[in-house]
Amino acid sequence: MFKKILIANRGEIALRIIRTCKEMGIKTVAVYSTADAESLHVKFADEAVCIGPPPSKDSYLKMSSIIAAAEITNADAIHPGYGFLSENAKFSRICVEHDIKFIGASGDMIDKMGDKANAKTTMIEAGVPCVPGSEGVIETFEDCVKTAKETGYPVMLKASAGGGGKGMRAVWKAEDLRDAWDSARQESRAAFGNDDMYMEKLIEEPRHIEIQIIGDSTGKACHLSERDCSVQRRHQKLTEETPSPFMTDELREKMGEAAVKASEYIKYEGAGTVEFLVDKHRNFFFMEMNTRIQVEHPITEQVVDYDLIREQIRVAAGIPISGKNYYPKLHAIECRINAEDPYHGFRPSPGRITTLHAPGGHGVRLDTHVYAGYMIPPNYDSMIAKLITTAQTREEAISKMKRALDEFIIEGVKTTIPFHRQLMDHPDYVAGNYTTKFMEDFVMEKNVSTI
Ligand code: MV4
Repeated sequence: MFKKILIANRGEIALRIIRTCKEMGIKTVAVYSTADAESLHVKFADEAVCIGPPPSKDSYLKMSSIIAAAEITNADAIHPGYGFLSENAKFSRICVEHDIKFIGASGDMIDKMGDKANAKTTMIEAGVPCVPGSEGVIETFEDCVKTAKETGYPVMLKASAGGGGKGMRAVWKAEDLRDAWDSARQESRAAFGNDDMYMEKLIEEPRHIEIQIIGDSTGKACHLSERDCSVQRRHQKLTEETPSPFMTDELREKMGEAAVKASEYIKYEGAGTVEFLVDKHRNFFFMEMNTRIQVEHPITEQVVDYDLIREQIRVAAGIPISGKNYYPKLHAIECRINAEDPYHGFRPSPGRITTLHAPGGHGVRLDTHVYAGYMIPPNYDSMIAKLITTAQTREEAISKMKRALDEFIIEGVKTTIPFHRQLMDHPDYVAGNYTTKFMEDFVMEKNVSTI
């Protein structure tokens, strides 16, 4: 087992990893930029190394500084968390070269799953349901026209280097295909330096339901059931829940089996997430596979009573998983609390938190790194807390979330708390009747607190 783990991340996920390391008796090293000198992960870690100025490219993305910090503190492993270098194949390989265990996927695995068209081809070989469409990357516009005709409109053009919606275009009729092809490739080139495109039949009003998996060094994998992440705004998840209100026991079995089959086929090691699109007839299709721990992992932990970070560390240390699958015994909802103003287009609202009252009580979990007096730096993403409620039923989890949101006082910056509070009263949300289209029609009601 590792003696000392360097956490190459910041904010709530850095704290989350440090907490599990402490429970496992593993020493921790925090790395921080000068903007995070007063951050909690720095205070909670056993050691802390400043790795540079605020810009991510000069600190949390600076591989040489992070490796140097691991060398001088003699860390034997690095946990990358999510975002930053967590799915950077080059960094994964550099850790191997420096004989530091990367608690994440191998460089080859990251490359394999990061190439979305290639990942899909692999899943088809594995017998995992995929959306009909092109076989791999489309080489020319002529092939694009031909594939669209064979697939049948509407189709979705997607960037192979993509994810999160960049370089993606829905095309409803043939005359729009040329412009979509050109603009999608342009956007993909700009975002990823690669314009490989693939095509799928467009799934209308899908749900985004993902399956948590864990694979070990013996090639065995298990699943820990689903998370419904359909409530998204501009491809940013806002709230997630498990079990999915759209799930049936039969669908859970089939999706779990598909996710395990996919993981074992590619001999996946570590924590991963297989994302699916689910249509209104409950047909499910492979969308992407993420080779990292995800922001929303706590709702799974809450309902199956399992520490995913602990299992990540154990698997990385070569300890086999038990092999059984895990099913929800409770219901959990996560609300991502961002320092953004929901009354003004969710624009970022960095600054100093002057007052903070954290919610608590039975079934309330708050994963956060902020505190009264904390200065939220403008350099990083705007998520400042994850509020998770767990109860026997969905109705009780919603009721608990409403109570916890009402208790959650943050002053000095705008936050998305009012958005989540309104969401918990929205009839379609309360009825579990929502898809990835839900946020397109959502309107914030008048800000009563300032009238
Ligand atoms: C799709 C789709 C409909 N049909 N693929 C969005 C980003 C990336 N994860 C894939 N996405 C989609 N792929 C086909 N064939 C609709 C989406 C989509 C979406 C998917 C999940 C969660 C939110 C979404 C918001 C818009 C579009």
